[in-house]
Amino acid sequence: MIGIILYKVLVLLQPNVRIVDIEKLRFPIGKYAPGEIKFDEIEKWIEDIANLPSQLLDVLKDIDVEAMNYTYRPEGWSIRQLIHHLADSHMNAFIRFKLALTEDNPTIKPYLEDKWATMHDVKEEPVESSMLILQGVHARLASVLRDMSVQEFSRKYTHPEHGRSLDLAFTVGMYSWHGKHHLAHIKSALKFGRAFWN
Ligand code: NI
Repeated sequence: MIGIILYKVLVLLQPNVRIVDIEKLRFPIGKYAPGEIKFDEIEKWIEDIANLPSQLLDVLKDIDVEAMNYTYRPEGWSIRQLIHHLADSHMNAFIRFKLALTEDNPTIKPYLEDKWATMHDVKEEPVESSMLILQGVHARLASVLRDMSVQEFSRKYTHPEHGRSLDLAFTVGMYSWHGKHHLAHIKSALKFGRAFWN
C-alpha cells in the first residue's frame, strides 16, 4: 500500500518523465516466447543456467540487509523474496528435468509460488541459504543438461494446470529466461531503492 502511494507521489513529482509502465517493471526483459528452437540456442541457455548463481552473487556482493527489502515495482516481491523464489522454483525445475528424463511423459506437481513466496522462510530469512541451494542446484542441473542428447530435448512432461505436454527444449529456455527475468528485477529494485518500499 505504502509502496503504491510512494510510487504515485513519485510519478506526480516528475510530470515530465514518462509514467513508468508497470508492465515494463513486471517484465523488464519481456515475456518468454521462443520461436522455433535451434540447438545452438539450447547450448546458450544451458550456459545461462550454469552462470546464474555467480551473476546473482556479483549483484548481491555489496548490498546491505536493508536493501534486501527493496522491490522492483509497487507490491512486488523484495530482493530477499526474489532470491528465495528462484531457489524454490529451480529446485522444482531440477526435479521436473529428472522426472522427464527417467519416466515417459510424467505429470509434474505444480506449486503455488505466491503462497510459497509469502511464507516465513522466504519473507524473513537471509538469502545465504538460498544462494547455497542455487549454487548446488544449478551445478547439478547444468551437469544434467550438458549430458543430454539432442533427442532427449524432445522428451516431454505434462503440466496438469496447462493440460498440455511441454518438451525439455522449451523448458531449458524457460528457466534460462526465468533466471534472467528475476535478475533484472533485482537490478531494478537496486536502482529504485526505497521508491516502492513495502
Ligand atoms: Ni518467477
